Amino acid sequence: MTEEVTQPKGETRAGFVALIGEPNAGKSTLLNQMVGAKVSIVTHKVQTTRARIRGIAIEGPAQIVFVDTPGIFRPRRRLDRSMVAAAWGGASDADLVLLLIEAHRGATEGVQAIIEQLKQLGQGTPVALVINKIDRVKAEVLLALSKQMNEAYPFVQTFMISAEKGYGCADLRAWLGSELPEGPWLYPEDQIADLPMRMIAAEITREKLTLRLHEEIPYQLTVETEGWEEKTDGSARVEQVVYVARQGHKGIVLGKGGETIKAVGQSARAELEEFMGRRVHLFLQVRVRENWLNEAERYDEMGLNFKDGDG
Ligand SMILES: Nc1nc2c(ncn2[C@@H]2O[C@H](COP(=O)(O)OP(=O)(O)OP(=O)(O)O)[C@@H](O)[C@H]2O)c(=O)[nH]1
Ligand SMILES: [Mg+2]
Repeated sequence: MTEEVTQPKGETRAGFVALIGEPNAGKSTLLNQMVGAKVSIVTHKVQTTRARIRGIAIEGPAQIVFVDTPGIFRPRRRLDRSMVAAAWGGASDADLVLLLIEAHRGATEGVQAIIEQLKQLGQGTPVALVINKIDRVKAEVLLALSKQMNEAYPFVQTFMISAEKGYGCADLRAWLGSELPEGPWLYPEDQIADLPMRMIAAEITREKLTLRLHEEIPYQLTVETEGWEEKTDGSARVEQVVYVARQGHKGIVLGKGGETIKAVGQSARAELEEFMGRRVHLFLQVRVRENWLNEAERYDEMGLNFKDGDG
């Protein structure tokens, strides 16, 4: 792969930076902020990201490959176990790890559990602490939190940022660029993501569903792109299936007279068109599949390892 990438002149750096943390810490928001485009979906709900998502940023001579990961929490279902395994897999493959925590929530039990696991890994990968959402707290809180966290783990560096507002993000990026090992760039310089278009499209639809549906329903559905056809007029015809686990969920996803799925389809299509810069015809279908959470094929489609969910 590397051979095909045209290299800029002079010394280059490149490497992987994994973003780990509790669900909702702002990992995907930070990835998007760093890349300068929406590559990973974001919602106000926990457990939005399900697999590893790579977003690529250039910082001077360095190509930084950010790896967004699912939030780390105590897993119960097979899907949850596979997600948490994907997060730790991302961390152990990386050159650098960023542990994101939320300024207003502090060193929660979940954060402490992650630190304990980081210690057990003892893998020698440098970990930097990123206190996110600083727009939500006063400065005094930050200093105390930083002190408490640095007593709990030997972080190589501490950053205080707002991934949403961009505060502190330029400094963080500059530091990452200088820390990555020397080496050739891994991707062409204009590439911003490493995820097939059909998966990005499925994720966009899942985001819109998650934003509209309540309680457990977003956690019990998955979206797959089944058909993709390039039209001669330059547009794309995209067919997707929303798998739900119960008959009752199907009715809720469709909504009265199909109005929910219609609204989801409209906003997903608009975002997909913006991302691709061309017209898209999006067709959504809802299918009941009671056992989808235990089907290996669904995990492959999500980019997860089914076996990681054995428990
Ligand atoms: N106030 C504030 N909110 C933020 C900031 N960064 C992220 N958020 C919000 O926090 C919520 C969660 O953000 P995500 O980026 O989806 O979090 P995540 O860590 O990827 O979550 P999972 O994928 O569920 O693990 C969203 O509503 C974001 O808009 C920030 O700097 N300030
Ligand atoms: Mg996320």
